[in-house]
Amino acid sequence: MASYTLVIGNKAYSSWSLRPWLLMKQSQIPFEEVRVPLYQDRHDAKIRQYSAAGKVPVLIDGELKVWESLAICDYLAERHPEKTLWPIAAAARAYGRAISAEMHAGFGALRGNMGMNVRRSYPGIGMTPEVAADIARIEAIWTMGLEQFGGPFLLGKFSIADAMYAPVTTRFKTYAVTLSAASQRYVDRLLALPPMQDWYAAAAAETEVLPQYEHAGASA
Ligand SMILES: N[C@@H](CCC(=O)N[C@@H](CS)C(=O)NCC(=O)O)C(=O)O
Repeated sequence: MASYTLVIGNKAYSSWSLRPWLLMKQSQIPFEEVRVPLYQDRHDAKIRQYSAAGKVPVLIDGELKVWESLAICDYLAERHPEKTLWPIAAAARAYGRAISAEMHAGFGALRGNMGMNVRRSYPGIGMTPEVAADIARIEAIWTMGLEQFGGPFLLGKFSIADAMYAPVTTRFKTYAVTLSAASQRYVDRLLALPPMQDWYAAAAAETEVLPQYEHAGASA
């Protein structure tokens, strides 16, 4: 039986939930999933049963509750050293931590204008000069990681850094962002992971529609 419980939001929309969920699935760390649909039926009170911060994701390990996606990933890396969720090589680990912190703290223009919505296709929507600058920075991060550590993932083997950037790959697909060939290959590689396909399938089966994440007139 799984000893962990991961509390997440809607798979269609919750980019922060996707990060530790993907990490655990791809690394074969078993867990039970609790899904709290966001912004309806007192979702905030439901989430506060698990975390006073009132946000998902939350990881529950016995009496311990860990919130904040990056802190959850770090906790799992400490609990499962054999999984090398961060690489052993110091240079790759430092790069991974830096780009994960950059993702966690930044890219507000991209996040605000190209909200995650894995059920829809919105080509051409949401592009601004600020979004373009965020995308350019992300492509530079990916290029350096893939070149320096040899691929196929950002630090070589799949790691926390890939989990942190996974929602961005869905945004690039949803909004049909034009990328370099190498970046597009990375997007395709991430989206082809079986857990990512499972996430998309589960999102497609969700019935909640949150207008704040939907663009009127765009195609499904
Ligand atoms: N910095 C947090 C962000 C968490 C977050 O904003 N989660 C959203 C869903 S993606 C949420 O719980 N929203 C519900 C609310 O704000 O009431 C993390 O990394 O986990």
